[in-house]
Amino acid sequence: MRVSNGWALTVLLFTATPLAIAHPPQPPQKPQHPIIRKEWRTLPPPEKAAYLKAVTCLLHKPSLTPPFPDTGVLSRYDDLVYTHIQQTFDIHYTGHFLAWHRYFLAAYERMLREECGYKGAQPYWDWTLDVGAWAKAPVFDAVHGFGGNGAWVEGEPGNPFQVPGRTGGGCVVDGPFAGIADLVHLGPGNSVVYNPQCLKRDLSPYFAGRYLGMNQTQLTLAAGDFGWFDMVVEGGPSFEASGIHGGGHYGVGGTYGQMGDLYTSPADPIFYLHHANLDRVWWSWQKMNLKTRLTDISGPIFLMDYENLRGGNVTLDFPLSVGVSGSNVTIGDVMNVAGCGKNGVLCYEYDKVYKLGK
Ligand SMILES: *[C@@H]1O[C@H](CO)[C@@H](O)[C@H](O)[C@H]1NC(C)=O
Ligand SMILES: *[C@@H]1O[C@H](CO)[C@@H](O)[C@H](O)[C@H]1NC(C)=O
Ligand SMILES: *[C@@H]1O[C@H](CO)[C@@H](O)[C@H](O)[C@H]1NC(C)=O
Ligand SMILES: [Cu+2]
Repeated sequence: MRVSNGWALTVLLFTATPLAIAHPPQPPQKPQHPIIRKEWRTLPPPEKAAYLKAVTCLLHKPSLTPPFPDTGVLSRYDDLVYTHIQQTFDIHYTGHFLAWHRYFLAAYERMLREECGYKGAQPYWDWTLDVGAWAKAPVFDAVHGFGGNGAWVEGEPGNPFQVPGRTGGGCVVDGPFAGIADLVHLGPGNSVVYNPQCLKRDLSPYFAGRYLGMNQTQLTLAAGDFGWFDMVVEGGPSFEASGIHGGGHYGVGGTYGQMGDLYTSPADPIFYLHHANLDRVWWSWQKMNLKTRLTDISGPIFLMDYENLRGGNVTLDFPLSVGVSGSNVTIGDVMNVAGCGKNGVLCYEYDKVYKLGK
């Protein structure tokens, strides 16, 4: 007893005192240092567990969205799913698709840290490492991940929306989100009334291999300007014209999983790791010519309006909103992921970025 108490006291004296001398009280607006986002498989098991615990915490924290009749928005986690559903037709196939989702992820990361005590940064999922053995990807691990595929469900013959190569479709059978009949409260589609559902996945190794390999990632990074870059990321609305965005959504969600649902996809916690990697692809692309690409933004204000028939293109002062989960900002505020209050509102970095030709 005496020995261990004495040791603890020594540590306190030797660490706390010099720190207090070296760092006089800082003004409240002291510069922040970016937190570092890392790849899921590189996190030590305790950090993976801490992240999953914080996600579960958000799933249970009461929502801030004002209730409406039959509301399915019950948790802080649902607040974000609801925000995404409400804005679905405003934030996809537009010039602000990447900027909006960058800000949305930062809101989630901040909620995990400030409301659920998570100490790390939002992890990303580098799917280029998993296309050869899709179902064995570390993110799908039952113990150190988000659980894997759903049980096989036969597709309805009349459904035109059959993701090629789908292998599941039912409730996820293992991992921290399995066996919870009301894990998901919203959807399918744009429905926001309470509809308890399990988490579903419908992995397509074929679709992932086709759109999430290093070849497709390199094709994306090779874009010369933002307008083209964004179109290669988002691809077209058909399976034949997908990009890395659709690759992750349909490679995980297939036809029947939440990740394959344009509206409700953030209901699967893997959404945030997929989108973190899309954000990392954008940041990798920006960093290849940072001076120019910190301000390069274009593309339509309105869904699929690439010919500008309904309106113009977005600009740096275009507003982004995440509803009750953050203040309104502009695209210009989120162009720099490591702005840290000086050059924007975000303050994180990636431990590694992609390089062109590698
Ligand atoms: C990348 O490789 C996959 C798997 O071989 C293939 O299906 C896909 O068409 C390739 N994509 C590109 C852009 O070359
Ligand atoms: C809108 O953005 C697209 C994609 O970058 C670009 O090709 C087009 O010239 C822009 N239109 C206008 C009016 O600037
Ligand atoms: C934020 O933007 C949204 C959408 O443009 C708008 O409805 C909302 O009123 C804004 N909120 C604030 C606090 O300005
Ligand atoms: Cu989205």
